Amino acid sequence: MAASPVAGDASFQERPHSEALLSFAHHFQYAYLMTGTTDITQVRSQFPVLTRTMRGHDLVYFDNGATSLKPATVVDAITEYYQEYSANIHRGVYEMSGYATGQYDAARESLRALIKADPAVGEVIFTRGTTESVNMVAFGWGRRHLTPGDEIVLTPLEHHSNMVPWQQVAAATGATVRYIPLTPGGSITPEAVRATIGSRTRIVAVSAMSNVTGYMPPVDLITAAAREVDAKVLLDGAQYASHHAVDVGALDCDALVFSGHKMCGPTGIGVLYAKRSLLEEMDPFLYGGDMIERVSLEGSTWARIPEKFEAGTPNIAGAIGMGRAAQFLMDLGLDAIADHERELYRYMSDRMAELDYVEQFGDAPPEERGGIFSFAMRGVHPHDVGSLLDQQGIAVRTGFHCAQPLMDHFGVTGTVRASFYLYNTRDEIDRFATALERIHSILA
Ligand code: 7TS
Repeated sequence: MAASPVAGDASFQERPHSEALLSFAHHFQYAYLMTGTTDITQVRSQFPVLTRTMRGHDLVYFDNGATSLKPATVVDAITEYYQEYSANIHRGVYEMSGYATGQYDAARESLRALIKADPAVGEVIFTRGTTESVNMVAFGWGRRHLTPGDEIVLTPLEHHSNMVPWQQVAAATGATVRYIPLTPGGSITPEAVRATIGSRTRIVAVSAMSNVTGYMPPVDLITAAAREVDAKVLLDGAQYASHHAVDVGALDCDALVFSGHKMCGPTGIGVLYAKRSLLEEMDPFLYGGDMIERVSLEGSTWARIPEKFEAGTPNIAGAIGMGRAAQFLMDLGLDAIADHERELYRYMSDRMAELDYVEQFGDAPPEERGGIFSFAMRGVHPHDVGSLLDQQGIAVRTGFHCAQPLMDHFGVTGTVRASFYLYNTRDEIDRFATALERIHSILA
């Protein structure tokens, strides 16, 4: 295998993928994220886990679709809460509780800033994560407003978290679930969108980026089609929002859901952003302390948004950690992160094209994909590929990725998935390619 091509190598311009790499060089304005430079070393040094070894090798972490690693600043924010001011919020009259409340509210501000939410239009609700956020809308809104004959429109590429709750709410209300059909390669055409969204559609819930193929469906077309029939739009941003700049005003979605742990933040915390118009039509999902205005023996009334949807003591440290993660991403620049991953994806595609036993899933062009590469290795079971990569210190996910209908569509039971984030490098992709060659030479 040829040596790793890096800018400055004599071989750099001679390689077949030199064009992609040259376009990479145009991104020097994002110098701190340049792969193979001291700047990426500086970024990586902020992630303690990246200093560890796995099976005796330097860890290559390519399982960012499952969860991201956490920078020290996020770990510090969580530790500071527990060590320095671990009071409950919204209730203490004493200074430390006031401070904790301020930090929690500031975290909400950071999340608003991340997705450019105007609080006059929509609000950030803290949840346990994407799964809980979808359930909140499916049950809080769907159970109250859907009736027999109404249609919920999804796609077959959804993560189970954005499919099963809708199937359940359809069963409970008599509504029907319809799916925008996919091309054989798992993409969505404008014709398919128009043919599925119609006068009976009440809500469209789609992923802004597939966790399997990295494909980014045409959410602008989908939203426009939904608007024409007055349907609500929920975007599952679990994969998208942590890797791309998001402006909920420009997206014009009614709801956007995402998880802290996929964006450098902690587990057990996530966001439901929703327009006030939607939140006002929603029942709370959980009832109890902190979400009420007045409770009497006869009944109760609800607090204002967002408290109405945050019953009980919330994950205070989690919210503060997620807020710090949002700041971390904004400091690096979401456009720079997206560019970095786009280049990693292109480099990966070029390297994998050299291996004729690697078959990639998905037919979307690189500009319609984020940094996720799912593939099969001819003649080798995905789990075996994953286990043998693990032996070489490389972490990937294998299996059906909580997207069984998409596996059915591709006619497979699972794939091997390498998913990138802001700290991954071309050198790691080279190590990955070398590891695959080794596996192929042993097993195929
Ligand atoms: N939606 C998408 C598109 C996802 O990728 C995931 C998690 C979820 C929803 C659910 O997020 P959670 O934080 O509530 O669990 N995806 C993955 C994955 O691809 N591998 O592990 C988790």
